[in-house]
Amino acid sequence: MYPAAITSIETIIVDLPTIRPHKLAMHTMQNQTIVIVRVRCADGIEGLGESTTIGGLAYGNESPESIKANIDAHFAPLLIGQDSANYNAAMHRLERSIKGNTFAKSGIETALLDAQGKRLGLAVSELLGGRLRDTLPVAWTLASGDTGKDIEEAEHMLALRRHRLFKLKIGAGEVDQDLAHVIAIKKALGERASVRVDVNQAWDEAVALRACRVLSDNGIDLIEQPISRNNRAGMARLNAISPAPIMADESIESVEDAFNLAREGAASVFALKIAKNGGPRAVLRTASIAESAGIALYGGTMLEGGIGTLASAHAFITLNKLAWGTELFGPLLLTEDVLSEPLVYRDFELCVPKSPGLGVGLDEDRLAFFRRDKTSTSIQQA
Ligand code: MUC
Ligand code: MG
Repeated sequence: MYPAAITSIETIIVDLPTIRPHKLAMHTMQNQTIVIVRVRCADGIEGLGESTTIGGLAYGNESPESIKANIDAHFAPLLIGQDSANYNAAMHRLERSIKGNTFAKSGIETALLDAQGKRLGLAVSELLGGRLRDTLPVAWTLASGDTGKDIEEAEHMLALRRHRLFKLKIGAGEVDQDLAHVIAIKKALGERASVRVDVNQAWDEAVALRACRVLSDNGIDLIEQPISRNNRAGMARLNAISPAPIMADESIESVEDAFNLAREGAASVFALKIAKNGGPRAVLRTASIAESAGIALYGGTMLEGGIGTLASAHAFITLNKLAWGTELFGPLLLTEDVLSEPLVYRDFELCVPKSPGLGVGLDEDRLAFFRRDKTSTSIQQA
């Protein structure tokens, strides 16, 4: 038996309240559901990972329930008894037998990296090659669905010095109303903030052609996934004509997607998401494709809690250039988390811990309270 053999893998679905409804083109979030992955090893080390999506099956091919069921039934039997210290071999073993399921793979890869970092006394960023910075700029998404409330929220974030990059979620409503909403917010914030939009695939190409011009003419810096992920040729046409850069998000469901998008010139910015590539190491392969193709990078989120957010952050701080910053604000959208210590956001940036592993622990009482299969009904409030 390996000294650090994997002895058990636990998956826990946790439902957490959000500070307000979060309105996306395909779904309005009233809360967030995260899946925590806990890998226990024979040397007593425990690694934590997270596999989180948005809106059940509204966003991607995996839901919290499918992630849990698939890890329990298909991933765990392949991994139990394997060497947790050789995460490369463990991930290859999964890759050979399990197609897709990048969200679940990301949670597992994160937990193995966390375990190995704790074992060696190294931060995950050091296992990924070494950090080039200690903090990351963080955008905030304005998605209350109300122009006035969004402006108020942005002003509050600027005053707190928490965010000065704002992403507006559009696409659920009528196009001209959406454009008026975005233009009003940009006018109110002026040069004090960068304003970007995320359409979450809601437009067709003809609408997008016109809308991208209007947005660019009105000072919008970046246009994320304006049309369907399946219309790659359309993305390439838009990318060729839109003065504001086009960013691919849903279009990237794997490292291979990233390669095809780069080859076809379908985006000039990539949103990097560990969940959609299969983990922190996998997302760096997508980043390498982008860097080689001259495509700029943005550190994306699936609105993970603290574990997934730090897993992303440890990968992103190893990158040479992250021209568009990140949106690693997931924990700030939650009123409650299950971590022993909250993440530190300061001066518009997220601080990435240097302590071993991810640098985060669980609050077991809170976890027991918020887990869906509740085993405890009371928590000690802080
Ligand atoms: C997405 O599509 O980018 C990221 C930030 C946010 O508000 O929603 C997510 C998903
Ligand atoms: Mg997006």
